[in-house]
Amino acid sequence: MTRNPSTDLYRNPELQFRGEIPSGRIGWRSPSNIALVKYWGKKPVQLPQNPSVSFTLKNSNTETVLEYMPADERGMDVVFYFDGERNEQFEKKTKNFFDSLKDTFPFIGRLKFVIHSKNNFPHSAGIASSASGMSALALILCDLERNYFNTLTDDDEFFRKASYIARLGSGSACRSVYGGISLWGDTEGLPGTSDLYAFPVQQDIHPDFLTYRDTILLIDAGQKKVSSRVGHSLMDKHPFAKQKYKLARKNLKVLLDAMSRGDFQTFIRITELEALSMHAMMMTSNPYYLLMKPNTLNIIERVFNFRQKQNTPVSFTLDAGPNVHLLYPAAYRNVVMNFIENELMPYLTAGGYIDDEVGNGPERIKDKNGEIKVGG
Ligand code: 2P0
Repeated sequence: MTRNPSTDLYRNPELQFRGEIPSGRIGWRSPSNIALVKYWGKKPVQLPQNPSVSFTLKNSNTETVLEYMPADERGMDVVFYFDGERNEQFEKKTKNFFDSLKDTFPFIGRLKFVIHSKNNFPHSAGIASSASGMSALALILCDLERNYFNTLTDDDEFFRKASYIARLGSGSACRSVYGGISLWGDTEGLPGTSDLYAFPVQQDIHPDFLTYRDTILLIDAGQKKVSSRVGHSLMDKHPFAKQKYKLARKNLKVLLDAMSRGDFQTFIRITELEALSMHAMMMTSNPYYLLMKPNTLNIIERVFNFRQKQNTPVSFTLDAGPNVHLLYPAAYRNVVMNFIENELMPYLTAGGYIDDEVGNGPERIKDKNGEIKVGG
C-alpha cells in the first residue's frame, strides 16, 4: 500500500497492546493561538496552501482529562463531557477523529475513553477553541503512547508527532503545541519547516516579541454564519487565491525578519495587511460574506488614529470573526489599557475584553501529589 505522508507518516502497526489492556488517566492543558500570517485555504489532507505563523497564547486554554479503559465487545468508544455536561457533538467529532487515527495509534481501537474538557474562555470569544481543544487531545494520545510503549521519549519527537496529530484534527491546532511563536508550512530558507507539522521559531526572535501582549476585544457574541471549514473550502475556486498564497509567503518572510530585528513598524504593517487580506478573501468569494461588524471597523479606525497621535506600536489582527486582537509590546501595556478603557469600551459587548499574552505552550496537568484531577 502506498503511503500518503499527510495521513500516514506515523502509521505503525507495532503499537498494539500485548497482554492485558491498561486503564489510566492523562490530562493536558493546551493554549489557543492567534495567527499573524494566516492559514486560509488548504489542500488534502489538511495541508496548508501557504505557511502561517502564530503567537501561542498564555491564558486562553483548554483543559482536557482523558480516562481510558478496556473497550467492550463493540470496540472503541468515546464519552465526552464539556464543562461537566455530556456533549454529543464533541463526542461524535472526537470518535470520528479517533477512528481516523487507528493506523497511527492501533491501540486506541481496544480502548474506551471518557473525556472531560473545559475552556477558560467564552465560546463566543472568537478565540480558536479547536486549536486548544485538538492540540490537547493530540498531546494526550502521544502521552498515552509514550507511557505504554516507551516511545517518543525525545521531547522534539514527542511534540512533532503531537503537532502532526493536532493538524489532522484542525489545521491551526498544530501550531498550539509549541510556546512562543510557531510556524506551520514548508518555508523556503527555513530548514525543519513542514506542511505536516508546526515548528518553533523563537530562537531567532527579538525578546520583545516573546512577551508581546494580545488583548482580545469582544465585539459580537453571536454564532458566526460561515464556519472556518466552509471559509477554507471557498478558497478552492477563489479568483484571487494564487495571489493571496504568494502574498502570504512574502509576508511571512518579511514578518520573521522584522521580528528578529525587533522592528515594530514592519510587524504592524504585515499583521494588519494579513488580517485585512484574509477578510478581503471572504468578501470576494463566491458566495461572498462578511464576518466583520460595524464595531470591528470602528475599532480599526480608532487604532489607526491612536497609533498616529500617540506614537504607540499597537496593531490589530482578526481571526475568522468580528473580534479584534490588539497586539503590542508589554512595555506599552498601561498606555494601551487606558486607550481601551477610555475609547473602545462603547464598542465592546458586555464581556469586554480578554487580556492575554504570548505563553509558554501546553503543560501536563498534575495536582500537588503528581496525580491529575478530572476537569469539568
Ligand atoms: C489561522 N484560521 O491561521 C486561520 C486564520 C482562522 C483565521 O485556521 O478546517 O479551525 O480545522 O483546519 O484551523 C481556523 O480554521 O480550520 C483558522 P480546519 P481551523 O489560524
